[in-house]
Amino acid sequence: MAAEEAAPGTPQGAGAQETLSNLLHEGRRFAPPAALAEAANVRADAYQASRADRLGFWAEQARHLHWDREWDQVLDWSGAPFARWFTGGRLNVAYNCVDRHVESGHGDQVALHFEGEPGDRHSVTYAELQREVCRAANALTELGVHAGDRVAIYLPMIPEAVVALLACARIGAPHSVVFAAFSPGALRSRIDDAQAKVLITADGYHRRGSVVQLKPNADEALQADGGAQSIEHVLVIRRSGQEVPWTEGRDLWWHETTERQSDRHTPEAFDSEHPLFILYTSGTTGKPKGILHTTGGYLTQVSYTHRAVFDLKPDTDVFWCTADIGWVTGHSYIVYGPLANRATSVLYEGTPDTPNQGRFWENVDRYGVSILYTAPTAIRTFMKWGTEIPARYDLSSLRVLGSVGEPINPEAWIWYRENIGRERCPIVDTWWQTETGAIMISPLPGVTETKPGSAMRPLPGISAEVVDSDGNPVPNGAGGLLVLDQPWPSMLRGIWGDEERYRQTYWERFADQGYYFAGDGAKKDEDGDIWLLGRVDDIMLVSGHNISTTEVESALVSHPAVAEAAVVGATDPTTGQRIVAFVILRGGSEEVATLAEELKTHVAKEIGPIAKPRQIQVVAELPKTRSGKIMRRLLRDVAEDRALGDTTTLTDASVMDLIAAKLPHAT
Ligand code: 6R9
Repeated sequence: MAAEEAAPGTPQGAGAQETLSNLLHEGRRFAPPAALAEAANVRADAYQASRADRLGFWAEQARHLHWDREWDQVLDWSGAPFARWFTGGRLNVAYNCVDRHVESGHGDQVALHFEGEPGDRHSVTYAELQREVCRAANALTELGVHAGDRVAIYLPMIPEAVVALLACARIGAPHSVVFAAFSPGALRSRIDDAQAKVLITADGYHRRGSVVQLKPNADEALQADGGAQSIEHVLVIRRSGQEVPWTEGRDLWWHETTERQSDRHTPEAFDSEHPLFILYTSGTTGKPKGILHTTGGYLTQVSYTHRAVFDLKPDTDVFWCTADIGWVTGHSYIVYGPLANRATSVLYEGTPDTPNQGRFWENVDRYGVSILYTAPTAIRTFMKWGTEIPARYDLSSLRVLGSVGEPINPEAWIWYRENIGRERCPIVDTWWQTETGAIMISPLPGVTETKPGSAMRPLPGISAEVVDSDGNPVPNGAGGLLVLDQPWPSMLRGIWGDEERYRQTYWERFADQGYYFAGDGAKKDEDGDIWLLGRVDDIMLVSGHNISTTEVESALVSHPAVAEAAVVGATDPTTGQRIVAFVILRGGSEEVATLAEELKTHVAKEIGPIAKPRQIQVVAELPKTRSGKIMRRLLRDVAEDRALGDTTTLTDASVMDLIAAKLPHAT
């Protein structure tokens, strides 16, 4: 009997804490480039300093910001799990992100290089940004928005989106950004939940060479019959120039409303714990959670991590985070972190393949991007398109490469290093969540000897552990659940309007120990470095062994024929679960039947026979969320021959029909 078909009766869950000892036997190591290490913003001693005095370390980071009133206490954890950081301190986020740079003589420095998808482009300096933010803050005030009122933002990737976020921050009105490609229904439920007073949107935007309408979606979300009722005004930014439906009295053009405002505005200092924004995470089930972030701790950690992890040098670097402003990555590393650090950033409206598959590299070349922060899903797409595309461009300006959003497979990591970084640039694989607000686990580019596929260690000032189901730390070499065992400055302060759900979702699992449960599986290797193994819900249990989807996917992607893979565990009467793999091929010309056998053997060789997929299906696309994460839940529905669950967060729902049509039912 083959190992993957162990006898029935194998106690399920017996392997709950064990992982196969030979998983991810990745031996490659990459030391930081000497010149970068020499001049790095953060050195190895930061780890010791933060361990010796964690709160003192964060206070020191907070002092990089301008505080109108210094705090009384760094951390008040007496109301755990509700943290208060820098209590009594007062500051204005927009002042810190814009005005103080103008005041220090950097008004002419470019804050944003905007690149529209059709090729229109312009740059915005810090002095211009200051005037725009002041006008927008005055306009919101004129519309009756006061500190504490919520503003919904439904915008494409244009400079006005950055202005809108900062204007809200300036007047203390928490924003709730809803990704522009989300449906009217998603917008409506988010507006309702936060009871937003004003909505900022646009006529439309450019995507994949065509114009996408946005205003009609906003109207649908607000319609009198069944729509959100809390909105008093809609500010509409003109981007695409097409005609839009108009509701007199409610709708106002952004340009008309802001242009007549003064470009001066005195920022008010807000309490360190004043709400800064709400951002909804879709989660796997139920109603979206409104993740709440506040002011002082959030800005401290996003600016520190941006400085430390990307080694940002504000006078010379050009930073480009390719995320959308609708995700936390856009909030923290397009808007707040880079601007607090006086970075010059690129803001790109469109997709990587418009008008051709070289668009990202053309952008890097044009703006001299030195730090690039993108996602594994994008990297795997570039791998599929082939090395000859980036090879055509001058990428010599790059010096640090970042990854976020999913575990990065070692092969994708190596590809990124070789073909984009040209073997010169350290790669920082950054683990964090909407809930954590900022990067938590990542290499430091001037310090860490990196391992392809590992996010390595918690950053200075951050504490994380991998524990077993009883909450005990696992020994090196073993796997378990990732927890955060100390509060951190940019942690969520709750779920908007639902204190109980906050406690249940994150704090109940390890209530005895008081740990935050991240929902991710992880492994500590022999050196104690951390490897993320995917969401716990996705981890498979085959004949009593826990097997991570990430590891099997990484083994598949390490085969030269495979560009991308998604693996799920489907219920099996004999083994508990069986492994079903969906793969996208690189060239596409192989003989599929023989290839499937070869891939199974390959996985068995890389990981062990227990991890061998029972079925392998070649597909053209994988179902992904709009932020690029693979939706294994839907693939599990297909593998188990069930009706599909909720597909509303899927980029392209038709992908599922194609996949379902191809999968022969399990025998
Ligand atoms: C920033 C962001 C959070 C979840 C997280 C984890 C996955 C993010 C990762 C990673 C492995 C990384 N994730 N970064 N997994 N390695 N470097 O993506 O926030 O959208 O809330 O997603 O994404 O599963 O729990 P969010």
